[in-house]
Amino acid sequence: MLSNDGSRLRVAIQKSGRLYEDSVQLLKECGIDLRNVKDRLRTESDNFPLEVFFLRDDDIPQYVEDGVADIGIVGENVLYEKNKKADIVEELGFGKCRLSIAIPRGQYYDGVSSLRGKRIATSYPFMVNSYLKQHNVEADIHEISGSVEIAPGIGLADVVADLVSSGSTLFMNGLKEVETIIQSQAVLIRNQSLNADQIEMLNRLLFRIRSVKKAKRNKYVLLNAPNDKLQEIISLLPGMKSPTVLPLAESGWSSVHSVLNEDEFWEKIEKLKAAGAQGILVVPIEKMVM
Ligand code: PRT
Ligand code: ZN
Repeated sequence: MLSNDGSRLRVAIQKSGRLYEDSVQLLKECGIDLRNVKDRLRTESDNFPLEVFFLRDDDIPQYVEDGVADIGIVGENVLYEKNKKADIVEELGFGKCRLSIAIPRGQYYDGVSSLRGKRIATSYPFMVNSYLKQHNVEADIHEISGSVEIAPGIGLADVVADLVSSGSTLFMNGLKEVETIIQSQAVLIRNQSLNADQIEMLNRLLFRIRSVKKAKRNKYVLLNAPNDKLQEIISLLPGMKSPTVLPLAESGWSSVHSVLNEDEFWEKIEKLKAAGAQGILVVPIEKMVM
């Protein structure tokens, strides 16, 4: 099943679960068509030298370390917990969460030392153990594979260490977060001994991923500017080089086109309006090739 003649880059992604949709979507946005995604075992692309394996997320670091897959998409939480040899090449910006320690609300807490001697339920024993060691705290780790949040309520543990995103699961189970062990997101990982051909294919893929990521962080802005305010308006706009300026049919006015980063977006829009810009249009960018 997992044959390879070296002419394709083999990527391991989650078979189903929280990272599946975003992983497939990212490949699509990179212009990579995948056949038979529904089959969900393996597939390949007709328009890019890529073969995709669909696996449990827990198995992805091992497959990449062993070189059964060349690269993989997995949460940092799983990568660190499995402690396998694979390098992170890119943060992908989805699947964001944190591994946190949470205690029953109302329970006394005065820093990590309050965890001494406590029973901690978690699916992440390796990371929890390293965290406690780092803080010189001995506690009793109970590894469980799911529904960690109910452990204190049924008397299985005193506290939990679990993944949190919105915090509502903890809240609904009467727990409150007291420590964050790591912040996590989906990352692209690679085997440590790829050959030159595989590295070239990886670089082609990375170039596309970075263009997609960059486009998501930016917006294309078109606006009308009175010519006497043009210099001030242009000075507010960075653009990829400098803004495009075109004369409007109405004399004394120009159309200005540029690219704005989401971090400074609203602040810039307010300044542009104050400087006399009118008819401001903002459109999403599909790809940004630098
Ligand atoms: O079947 P397979 O083993 O592949 O999947 P899985 O069941 O082990 O993992 P899955 O699909 O649940 O999660 C895959 C990855 O998504 C995780 O390894 C994280 O990297 C990432 N991720 C992001 C999350 C969450 N956010 C998340 N909120 N994984 C799990 N959760 C769970 C958490 O365990 C808790 O039960 O959601 C609940 C908390 O969510 P909030 O929003 O209530 O705080
Ligand atoms: Zn899993």
